[in-house]
Amino acid sequence: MSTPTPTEACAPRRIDLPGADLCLHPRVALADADALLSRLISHVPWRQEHITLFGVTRPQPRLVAWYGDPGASYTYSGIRHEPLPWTRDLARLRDTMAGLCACSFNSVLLNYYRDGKDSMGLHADDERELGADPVIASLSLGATRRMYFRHKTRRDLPTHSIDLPHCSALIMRGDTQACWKHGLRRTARPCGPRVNLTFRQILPLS
Ligand SMILES: O=C(O)CCC(=O)C(=O)O
Ligand SMILES: [Mn+2]
Repeated sequence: MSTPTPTEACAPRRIDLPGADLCLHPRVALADADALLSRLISHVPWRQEHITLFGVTRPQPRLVAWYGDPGASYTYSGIRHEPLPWTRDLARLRDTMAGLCACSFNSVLLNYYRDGKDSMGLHADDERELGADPVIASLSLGATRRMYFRHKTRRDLPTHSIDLPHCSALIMRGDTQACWKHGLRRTARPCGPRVNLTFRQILPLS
């Protein structure tokens, strides 16, 4: 196999999974991405949420923050999030991601994975306020982590994995959330910090 040229290495790549609409941008051009990651880690008011499973309450294995337009509140894992106002960094990233996807976003969920022990269970971003076929634009900064996709009903399809490196953007559209779950496992490999930002459009619920 030949080594990709720098342009090919940055070219968006469609990921072929039945019923999904996935596109990976391996490297989004971001000014000062390393400094941006450090600013997010130090300045975002990270929150530790808890999750209750089978009657046992534990801290979620990651920290979170929610930013957006006024009123773009979002219930996630049974927790209602009121958005913090956009910062300059986050508004700039929102506009970059909106340009990449040719659509608009009114909110972003930030997840901070401090090390390889932090993770996110398999889930779909299929809450009512996201609408039937949401565009979820997921930007990764920091350590490369592997995202796993599992089909919701078809057990004949193998679990698929995608590595998400620094400055990559994974765009999920169409029936992806209706058909597939995604998540990040903890890893025993040495693993630095990572911040993931999922840009979303919250719809008013009637
Ligand atoms: O950290 C990631 O790459 C995934 C985040 C995610 O799935 C979410 O915020 O819903
Ligand atoms: Mn998700």
